Amino acid sequence: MIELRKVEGVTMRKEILKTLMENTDKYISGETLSQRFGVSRTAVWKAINQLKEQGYEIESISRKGYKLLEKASALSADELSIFIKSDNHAYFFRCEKTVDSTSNLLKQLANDGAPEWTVVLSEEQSDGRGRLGRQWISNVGEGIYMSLLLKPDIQPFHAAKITQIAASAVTLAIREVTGLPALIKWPNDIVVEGKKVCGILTEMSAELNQINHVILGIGINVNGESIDDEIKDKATSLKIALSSAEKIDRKLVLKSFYSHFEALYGAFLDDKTATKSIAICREYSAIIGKTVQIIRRQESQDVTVLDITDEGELLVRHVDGREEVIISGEVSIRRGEQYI
Ligand code: BT5
Repeated sequence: MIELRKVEGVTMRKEILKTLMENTDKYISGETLSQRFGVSRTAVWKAINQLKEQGYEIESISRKGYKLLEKASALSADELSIFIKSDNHAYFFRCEKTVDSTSNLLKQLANDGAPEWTVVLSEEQSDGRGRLGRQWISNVGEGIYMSLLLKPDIQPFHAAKITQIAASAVTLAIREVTGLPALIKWPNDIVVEGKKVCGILTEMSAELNQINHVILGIGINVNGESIDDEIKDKATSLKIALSSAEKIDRKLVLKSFYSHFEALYGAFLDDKTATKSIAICREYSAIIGKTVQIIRRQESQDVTVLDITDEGELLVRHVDGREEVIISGEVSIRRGEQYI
């Protein structure tokens, strides 16, 4: 018996996509789809065309129906919202082909009243940003370039911990999906075999005592097969590190990231401490116990990294024995000639 459901617009398109994804071994007739979702066959046809425009390869044969041949290689909001769900809130995914920066677009959306958990992803960025106006190289289709809108009810000085929460969630996701030994280079990089695969940029709009919003920007090098010359010595991609011929499914990385992020971020909001995330940052630290150079305002100092504090700061010992707590702010960390 056919289940009748009256659904429209985007919801209907998502439902059709889901049905086709679950039935890649057969054709589903336009009649079946139109009955199932209680819409006209023209509406089904329109939805199928929209899915094709998103990059899905759908074969249509008269009298047989529709069959999904190939999933879109680009990320699509319809597919992500089928794949990534939360018991606690809705996600609002928006996938672009190209933007200057996902964080810039999300900032505009936030100023126009976009809800929390709005996520902007883009296949490429023409002006991807790192900290302090640095560039984030964002080649087309190779990575995850994503910004997430959060509106936490916390004091602004707690916001820096969100970077540590995100770094923990990215690290767990990379380990889970690829098995690679990802480590965290405090405060905002994830490295694999000493090379950067991910950078995090947390930006905030706040009053003195209240946060308006936080924009969490995350760039992950996933499927790049070569690394641009200017970052060749310090960056890699998950695909290169895996020496894999197969592409890594970015959706799996995203799904794993969001399941870890939600749990860790939820725990943080409950008790305003990021204990669980900090424990992960310690466990998978690339620098605790090592001698590194801290670079602040062009000045470089050798220090030994002792720990990450419960507040998410870095505890270091200088060569003269003096200990110092460094807040995430604007330090860069190097290890001799190496990136880390
Ligand atoms: C970061 O800054 O690592 C934060 C990067 C955040 C990027 C995301 S992508 C989505 C969202 N939208 C944006 O516009 N930005 C965010 P920082 O610690 O300042 O590191 C920047 C440095 O990393 C650069 O100066 C390069 O040396 C290096 N770098 C640039 N592109 C890279 C890449 N694709 N992979 C690895 N390293 C890179």
